[in-house]
Amino acid sequence: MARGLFILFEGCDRSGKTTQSTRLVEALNSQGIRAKLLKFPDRTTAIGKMIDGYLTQQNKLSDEAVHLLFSANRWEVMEQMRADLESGTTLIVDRYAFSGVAFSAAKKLDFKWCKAPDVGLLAPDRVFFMDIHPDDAAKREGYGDEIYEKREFQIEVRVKFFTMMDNSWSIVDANKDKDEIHRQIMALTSKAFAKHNEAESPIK
Ligand code: T5A
Ligand code: NA
Repeated sequence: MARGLFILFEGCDRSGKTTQSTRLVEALNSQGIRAKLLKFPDRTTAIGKMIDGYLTQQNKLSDEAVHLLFSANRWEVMEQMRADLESGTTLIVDRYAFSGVAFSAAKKLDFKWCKAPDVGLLAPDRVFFMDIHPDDAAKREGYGDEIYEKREFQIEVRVKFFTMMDNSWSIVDANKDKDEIHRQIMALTSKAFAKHNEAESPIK
């Protein structure tokens, strides 16, 4: 059986990652493609609850400690992710290790140190970067509720994301209307499936 595809959404806060990843999973499922939505941080686990307390400013943690918790929160589901992909389920993931590195590096933690705990995690096949200027994101509902939702910091985070991009990334203009973005993401996803199926095919 063909392995599932691993598609990742990354971007600054309020860029529409949850909106678009949810819509993508619904669209794939309605086409009979087995797809599952995952979100990091997963705030439901014991580690996730500590992260949530930090983000909502109920508890304090050092920058290094919270960085390692975000990474551990990915490692705790790695076996499940591997099993899902191997059984042919496509994974649509809302944030991942790139967020981990971008946010901690924006706090001036050493870039190499930030990357180290995530080395060995499964790598995404495609990354959709939801690009929005933090000034436009700030106009969206709920902005400013969490610890990182501050203009200067988000500008720094966006720069860090740009330093990590390679040709597996597509930049999506996240300031467009939701339906238009969804259509663009569907087109990018079909391309990713076409490339994936070609690679999996025994006939070259
Ligand atoms: N973090 C995360 C780390 O520091 N290290 C890590 O390793 C990881 C994984 C929480 C924080 O944790 C940091 C990054 C974050 O600061 P989170 O739980 O993903 O991460 O954060 P959330 O608050 O859930 O999500 P975001 O703030 O990033 O928002 P989304 O998912 O990008 O945006 P979404 O879809 O929820 O939309 C936000 C609002 O905008 C509207 C929506 O309806 C909603 O009201 N909207 C649009 N409005 C106009 N036009 C559009 N095209 C719109 N699309 C959505
Ligand atoms: Na979100």
